[in-house]
Amino acid sequence: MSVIFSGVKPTGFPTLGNYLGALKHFVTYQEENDCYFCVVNQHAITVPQDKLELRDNSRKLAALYLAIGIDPEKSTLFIQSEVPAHAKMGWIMQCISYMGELERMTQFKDKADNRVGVSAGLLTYPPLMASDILLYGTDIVPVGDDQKQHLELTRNLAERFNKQYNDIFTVPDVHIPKIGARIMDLGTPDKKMSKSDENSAGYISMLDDEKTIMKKIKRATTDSEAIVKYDKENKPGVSNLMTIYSLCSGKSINEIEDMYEGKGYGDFKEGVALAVIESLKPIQERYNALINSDELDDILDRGAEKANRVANKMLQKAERAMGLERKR
Ligand code: AQP
Repeated sequence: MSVIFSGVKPTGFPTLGNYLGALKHFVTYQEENDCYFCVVNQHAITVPQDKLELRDNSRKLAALYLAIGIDPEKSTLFIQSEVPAHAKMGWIMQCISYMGELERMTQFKDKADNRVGVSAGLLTYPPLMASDILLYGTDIVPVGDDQKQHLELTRNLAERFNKQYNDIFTVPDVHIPKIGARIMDLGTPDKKMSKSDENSAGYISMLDDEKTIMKKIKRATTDSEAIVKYDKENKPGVSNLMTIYSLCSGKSINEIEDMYEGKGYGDFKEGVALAVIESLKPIQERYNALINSDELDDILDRGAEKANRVANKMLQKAERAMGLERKR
């Protein structure tokens, strides 16, 4: 049995990209492993958030975790800020990180680019992410492609701490799916689909209704060739839609190419949209039943209780290793 940890930021409602690249895979781990799934709300505040929206988004994300099939009897589901050990260990991890390595993080560079008033937290959130993972003795972290660099940093920080202080941390492996690890924006297929994007036409929210999904996919950028063929370099828009189609329908890329041979993009896009609608429908139904339930609060309370228990043990070990505990 391995320990699995992953988190999602409540910076908006998750997109189809978050689902296909990460969330969808979480469910498959819970049968045989000790899984921790987290609403990483402290990561969300690295950029300004409206307090009511953040609160709502955190609850909505927790409901979505359950709606996609996370079973609270098998997995621990919790909200990061309800487990103070994350922030405490985050400080320890910051203190063993180098400025240079944090400044090299591409996500920091992208998010800080051309912004005024960039928070220090945007720079130091990767050490907090390392803490999230290391507190649970995590063996495997399933994430999308964009988190690869942060995971490499987590591994480095674990090894650095183990060498400098005491060998307490498991150095985690990253699992990135072979297909769908980077779902691209529908309008600008050379950038990744992101939930906090200002232009909602570029992403499919997990809560978009049928009409909206159809409209967004029909308007997705393709090219002038009218040939349904997978070619990521020369046909990024079509290839992205094919990836989405394949993951939502279970059809292979070759099957999709054969199905739409000699047909235009109109038919193809309709097929993609229907496959997405079919995949999201049962999730949306379960989500609607859960979002206002007391059951959700009970699950999050129980999740926080277990996470606190496990995380505090590891925090104590780390503090002891650094001389932060009191000598009695
Ligand atoms: N476009 C994507 N394709 C595949 N996987 C993706 N992930 C994110 N975008 C894609 C994966 O989803 C998980 C949760 O991500 P996150 O919410 O913690 O942060 P993020 O990676 O920064 O996601 P967003 O949607 O782009 O959020 P914002 O807009 O707030 O920055 C991670 O495993 C991630 O790899």
